[in-house]
Amino acid sequence: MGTPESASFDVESIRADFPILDREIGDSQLVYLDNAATSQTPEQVVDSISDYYRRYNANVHRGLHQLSQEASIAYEEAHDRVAEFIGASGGREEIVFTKNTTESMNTVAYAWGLAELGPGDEIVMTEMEHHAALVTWQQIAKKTGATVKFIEVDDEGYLDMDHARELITDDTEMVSVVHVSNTLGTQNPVSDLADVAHDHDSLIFVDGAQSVPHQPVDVEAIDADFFAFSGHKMCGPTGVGVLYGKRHLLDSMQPYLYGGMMIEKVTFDDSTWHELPWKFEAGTPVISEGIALAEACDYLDDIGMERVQRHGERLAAYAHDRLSEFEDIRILGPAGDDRAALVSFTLDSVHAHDVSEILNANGVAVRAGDHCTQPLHDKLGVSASARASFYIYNTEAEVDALVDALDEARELFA
Ligand code: 7TS
Repeated sequence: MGTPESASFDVESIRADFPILDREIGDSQLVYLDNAATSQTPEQVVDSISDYYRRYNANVHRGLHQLSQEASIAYEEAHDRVAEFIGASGGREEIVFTKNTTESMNTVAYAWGLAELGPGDEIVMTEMEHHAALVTWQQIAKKTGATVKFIEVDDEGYLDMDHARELITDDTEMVSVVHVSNTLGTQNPVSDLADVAHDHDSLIFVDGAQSVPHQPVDVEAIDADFFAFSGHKMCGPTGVGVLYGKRHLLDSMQPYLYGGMMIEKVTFDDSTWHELPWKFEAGTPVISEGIALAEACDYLDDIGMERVQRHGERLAAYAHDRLSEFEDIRILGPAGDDRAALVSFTLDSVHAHDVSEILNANGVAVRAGDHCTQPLHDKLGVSASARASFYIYNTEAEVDALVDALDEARELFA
């Protein structure tokens, strides 16, 4: 508390942008620590949505009327803004708006995977993948006869890179890795993994759902072939996700959803596809959500992504320190000074669901369960964990509120 970094990071003025944080839950002030599931939305982003519906709600790419032109320009420019946010120099052509990270993953799995994979081909993932990747590639492998393999997570919660180098071979066609684990808080060396993948002519798909909201990301520096994330975890609205793909790959892929907007010419016999990225955005797209996502990028850039990262990591380290004081708490994942902005833990003899219920009674919102990483929880030998995940508006006092509320859980269940 009171470090130069925290002094330069004005949490109180950030909190003022999020009126939901003033809510009371029962008799307590809301302490929102479920940001890895979804972040809260600042006034600026809410205003962007209401401005769209109040002033220029219209369908895009159609009609020459004024409202449609305004909506089209804002929607297209939103792709450029998102491209800039993640360092995609190809601009809008490399940015597909989807519904969420999950749909981005499925788009590549269906559009690329069904066409390219077959018996003998291998997909390499990690044991810490979110179900969005794990289930998707598992099922595509079943459809195509490909095999899935998993890079092991070691006892401290890091990826075993020697195992990665063993598993990734010339048979590997796709390496699909999570950038930051939503359960362990591990930050994976995705650019090293990209090098290994490319040495074997494999592609790499990076799941950035937990990285893009929290740290500066440059997809070209990582050398990711595909990269996915969700608007709702980075101050944006629900309903919009992003698929980045290298242009030559997106160009070579067939669309996965067919219909209006994604076509160039249609006859009764056949159709041709619209240019990138529109060939992957069939039907009326996520117009207001996409525009608001660009506003969320502006909001985060105004704070500065390095500062966003430092704040989150500092809170996670503080939470790790505080929770480590207790012998009956087991923390999942790496040490406090080496983790992203979340801490998952178990409390001896109290089920994670009971922990979250008691916390909720004290206004503290955390997630309890397997966080969509069931096989990882199985490996760790726990059926469920509680997870506190932090963002720009959280404070050390809120971590203290979490720790105090855990005392109550302990007393009730002792
Ligand atoms: N990948 C990771 C690493 C995630 O954390 C999540 C969501 C997803 C993919 C899927 O994102 P979606 O927007 O498509 O749902 N993770 C969580 C979580 O940890 N708690 O709720 C959702």
